[in-house]
Amino acid sequence: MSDLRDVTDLYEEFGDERLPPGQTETTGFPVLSKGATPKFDREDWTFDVWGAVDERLALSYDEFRDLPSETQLQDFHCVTGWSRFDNEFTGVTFPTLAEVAGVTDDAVHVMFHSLDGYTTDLPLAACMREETMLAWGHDGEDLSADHGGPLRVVTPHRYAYKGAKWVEGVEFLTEPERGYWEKRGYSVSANPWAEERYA
Ligand SMILES: Nc1nc2c(c(=O)[nH]1)N[C@H]1C(S)=C(S)[C@@H](COP(=O)(O)O)O[C@H]1N2
Ligand SMILES: [Mo]
Repeated sequence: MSDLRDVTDLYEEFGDERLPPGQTETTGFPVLSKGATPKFDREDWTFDVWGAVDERLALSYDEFRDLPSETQLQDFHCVTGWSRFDNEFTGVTFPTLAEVAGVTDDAVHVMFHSLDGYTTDLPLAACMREETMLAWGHDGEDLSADHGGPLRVVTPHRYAYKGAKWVEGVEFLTEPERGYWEKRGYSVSANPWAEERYA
């Protein structure tokens, strides 16, 4: 196993406490999905990147796994009030993906697209951080299907609804658009230390 990058101290940028206000620490790992866990077919799966990029990407599962990757120790904060500390996530950082695709200067926002029809959006600046990852591994194992396998996004600096499970596409936008929960009144910025739960 390669080096572990510990980003559990990122809270220092946003607040005084590691546990954001109004959250309770849990040791389990609850599953929170708006619907059923979608089927994944390794042969048919492609991961697409499009929009404000120099090069559209359409990567097979094996091609995605060949991108430069790393393992990070991260906290996880669900907007419904639970937080899980010290998750080991393995995958590709968002800045690495952005570099491979060549994000253009007019990009300001990002939409994540998932196999279950889920979408979520974030400002580009919130994505261009080393701790925003497209992860296939959790605590040394392949990510389970219920937790978003084969591939999910993790955003330890944001509430976890920003972390699209079963992610299959990243769209770079020149104007902000709203994702599934964001259209339904949840915060676009979603900073847990400012308790940005609702818009
Ligand atoms: N595709 C997809 N991603 C999703 C969701 C979902 O319903 N579909 N739920 C979100 C919410 S609200 C949370 S809290 C986390 C939960 O991740 P977990 O089930 O691994 O705990 O996934 C987020 N990503
Ligand atoms: Mo959530």
